[in-house]
Amino acid sequence: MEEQPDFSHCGMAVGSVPGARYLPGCLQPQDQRRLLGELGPVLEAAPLYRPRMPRSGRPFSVRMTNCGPLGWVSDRSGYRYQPTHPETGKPWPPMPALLLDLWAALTGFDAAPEACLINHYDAKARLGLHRDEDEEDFSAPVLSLSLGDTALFRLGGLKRKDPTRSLRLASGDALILGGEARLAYHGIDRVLTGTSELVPGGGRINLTLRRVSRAG
Ligand code: MD6
Ligand code: FE
Repeated sequence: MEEQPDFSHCGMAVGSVPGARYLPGCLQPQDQRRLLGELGPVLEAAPLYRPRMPRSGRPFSVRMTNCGPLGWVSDRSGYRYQPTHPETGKPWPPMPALLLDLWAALTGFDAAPEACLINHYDAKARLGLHRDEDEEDFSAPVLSLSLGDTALFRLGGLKRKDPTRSLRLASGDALILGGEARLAYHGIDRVLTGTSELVPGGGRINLTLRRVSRAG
C-alpha cells in the first residue's frame, strides 16, 4: 500500500484542555474548491434540512445533512445517529475519498470515520455550546474542516461553566478535538458574512468527521 502522508502531529495546541489542535490554512484554496466540488453531489443526494431541538421541537438555525454510513440527527425524540436521511428516508451518500484521506492524514487514527456531519450557516445561524457525546467511543478524535465565511468558534473546558476562548475558523482551517479535549465544550457564536467567496450564495460550511462505534 502506498505510504500516506502523516500530519497527525501538526497544528497548535489551543484551549485549556490537552488534545485540541488548530491547523489554520490546512487546506489550500485549490483543495478547498476540490472539497466543495465533491460536496455538490452529496448535497444533491442528501439535501440540507433544518433539524429540531429535542423536546421543544424548536428548529435549529443551522441547516444540516450527513455523508458516510451514519449521520447525526436531532428531532423531538432526541439526538442520535442513523443510516438514513430523516426527510428523504434514503441512505446517506458515501463519504468522498478526499475526506477519508484527510481523516487518515490529519488524525492518524487507524479506523475510518463513520459519519460526516455537514453544517451550513447563514448570517443568522449559531450553534450553542455543546459537547460531541452521542458517539459510543471517545477514543477517536473529531476532525472539523471549515469552508467559506469565517466563524467565531468558542472553545471551553470539560465543564459547561469553565472559561472559554474564542477562535476564528476561516475557510481551509482544520480543528481536531482529541484526547481529553474530545469532550470539551464548544460552539459557534456567529459567522462573519462576506469574509469568503468560496461558497456560492455565501455562508459557511463545516464538516465534522467522527467515529461512532468502537473501533476494532
Ligand atoms: C462548527 N463544530 O464548526 C461546529 N465539534 O460549525 C463543532 O461542533 C465541532 O468544530 C467537534 C469537534 C470540532 C468541531
Ligand atoms: Fe461539535
